[in-house]
This record gives sequence, C-alpha cells and structure tokens, in this order.
Amino acid sequence: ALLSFERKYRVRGGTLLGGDLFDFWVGPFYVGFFGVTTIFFSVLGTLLLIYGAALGPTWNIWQISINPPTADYGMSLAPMAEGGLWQIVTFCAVGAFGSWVLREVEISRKLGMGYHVPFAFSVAVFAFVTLNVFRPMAMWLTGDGGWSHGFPYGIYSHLEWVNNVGYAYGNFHYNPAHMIAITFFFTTTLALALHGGLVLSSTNPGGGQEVKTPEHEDTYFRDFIGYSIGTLGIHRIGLFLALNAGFWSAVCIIISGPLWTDAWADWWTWWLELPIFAQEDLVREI
Ligand code: BCL
Ligand code: UQ2
Repeated sequence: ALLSFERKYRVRGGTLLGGDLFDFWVGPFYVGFFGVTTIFFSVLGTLLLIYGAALGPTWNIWQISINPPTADYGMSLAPMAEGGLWQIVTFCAVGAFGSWVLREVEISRKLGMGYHVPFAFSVAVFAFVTLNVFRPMAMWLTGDGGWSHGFPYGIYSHLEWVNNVGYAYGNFHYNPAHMIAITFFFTTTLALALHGGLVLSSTNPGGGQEVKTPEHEDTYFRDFIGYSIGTLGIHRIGLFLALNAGFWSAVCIIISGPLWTDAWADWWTWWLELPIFAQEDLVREI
C-alpha cells in the first residue's frame, strides 16, 4: 500500500528515455527505462554465470569461477567455454551498473535533487570498468594480452587474481596510488566512525536525558580538538574521502602494467636520487 506521504513524491516526468512509457512504480520501486534494462542485464548475466558453473568442474561455491580468455585471444571474442561467457557477463555487468546509475539520475531529476548519488556510484562503476575493460585494453595496446587481464568471476579465483597481480609488480604496497587509495579507505572509516559516534551520542544521551542539538556536536569537537567541520561539512568530507578511495584504486591498477612494468619498490629510486640526500654509492648499491 502507498504510505500517506508517498503520493506527493510519486511525480511524473524527469525520465531520460522512454518518456512516460516506463514511468511507473512496482511496489516501492521506481522502474523507468533503466529499471527494465537493469533487470534485463542482471538476470541475463546471472543466468550465464550459472550456465558457466554448470559447464565447469565444480559446484563448490568457493571454487566456481568464470574465467576470462587466455592471452592469445587478445581483444577478440572467444568461444563461450573459453572466455566468451566471461566477456558476455562483463558486458552484462557494465550494462547493469550503467543502467543503475541512469535510474538513479532519473530519480534525482524526478525529485529535483542534485546528482550526488549517481555521481558517487559512478566512481565504483569506474573502478570496475577500469579493472575489466580499460586495463585489458591498455595492456593490449602496449602489446601484452588483452581480455586475459580481467579478473575472474569467482570467490576464491578473484582473490588469487589480486594476489598474483599484486606480486607480479613486486610488492603492491609500494604502488604510490595504492598507498593513496588505502589511506582514503582508512580515513573514510575514521570519518564515518566519528560522525556515527557523534550523532548517536547526541541523540541517545541515555538515562532519561534530553536529546542534544547540532550545537552540542560542534561544541564537542571544539572542546576536543579546537575545530568542528560542521554538520554539512562532515558529509562533504565524507563523500570526498569515499570517492577518492575508489578513484585512486582505479588509478593504482591502470598504471600497473600499462605504465609501470617492474616491481613497484623500484619506482621509488627517484626518491633516493633526490639531490638533497642522494649519495652516489648508496643509490648504486640499491
Ligand atoms: Mg590491494 C586493489 C586495499 C594489500 C594487490 N587494494 C585494492 C583496492 C584497495 C586495496 C585500495 C580495492 C578496492 C577497490 O578497488 O574498490 N590492498 C588494500 C589494503 C591492503 C592491500 C587495505 C593491505 O595490505 C592492508 N593489495 C595488497 C597486497 C597485494 C594487493 C599487497 C596482493 C598481494 N590490491 C592489489 C591488486 C588490486 C588491489 C592487484 C586491485 O586491482 C584493487 C584495485 O585497486 O582495483 C581497482 C573499488 C570498488 C570496486 C571495483 C567495486 C565495484 C562494484 C560494482 C560497481 C557494483 C557491484 C554490484 C554487485 C555485483 C551486486 C551484488 C548484488 C547484491 C549481493 C544483492
Ligand atoms: C563535526 C561535525 C559533525 C560530525 C563530525 C565532526 C558538528 C554531526 C565527525 C568532526 C569532524 C572533523 C573535525 C573532521 C574530521 C576529518 C577527517 C579527515 C577524518 O565537526 O559537525 O556533524 O559528525
């Protein structure tokens, strides 16, 4: 049933495609043209994964894996059982994720809101497309394999892929963009822990006390560290931190191979060679 306040928000229009044709809800869910395409791509992709599992050697959930083609296929289409399934599933994934973004855009337009939510999800989609489309293409352009560089769709197998790709560049911890991405991930959790803690502490003061105000929240941090970023500011910095985590993840993987082929630790020799403290003999030793 429709909640009393819902009618006001179930407004017509704001669609990007299809006009009024798909401008409807199913229960609580707005559909739209991109709701239809999301369902189409995710159902097709999921069925193909199940079909791939049926072809494969195991039904062990941890070991099922739909693999990309081998390097000799380059960027061309492979037979179904030899990576073709992976290619179609990847196409379905990009189709479903892209449709999800555009459905978010339609909902934003309907409600006259900013595009912050679709923009944010686009960064996650960007990281995925970087892994399984942009980097395979970039590897192919620089003369080494192609789709073979995508990660396999499987629980254990994708972990092994991360491990193998990580060690293929020596020790991935020395990848400077990986360092930045990790720092953003960790700082995001710090910011959300501070924010969640602060809001809950002021709304649940305990023991029959009165709920506190944002002024108390500001004052808490002014007393504590001499600065409050403010109730709007914390959401701005939170979004900034989270988006940067995804963005620098994409950067750290696209530069591994297409731009830097050696161990990441060796990239840092520029640092050892800085004239302020470089000693010829030390650099040569390393
Ligand atoms: Mg590392 C990548 C952290 C050690 C090798 N590593 C990453 C990054 C992240 C990270 C910065 C992955 C996040 C990401 O890409 O998000 N690594 C990290 C940390 C350590 C670490 C914290 C640590 O030691 C404490 N890494 C190591 C060691 C190496 C190593 C040293 C292995 C030996 N690392 C690598 C390699 C990679 C990383 C190789 C990467 O490729 C990866 C990276 O940067 O990738 C870009 C981005 C988010 C996404 C891609 C998700 C996209 C989601 C999509 C859009 C939606 C999905 C919907 C879903 C299917 C729907 C489900 C339906 C529901 C269930 C109903
Ligand atoms: C804040 C504020 C909030 C908050 C939080 C802060 C009243 C409800 C958490 C404090 C945040 C600061 C000082 C910035 C932290 C920065 C990083 C990079 C982690 O001031 O306003 O609103 O939730």
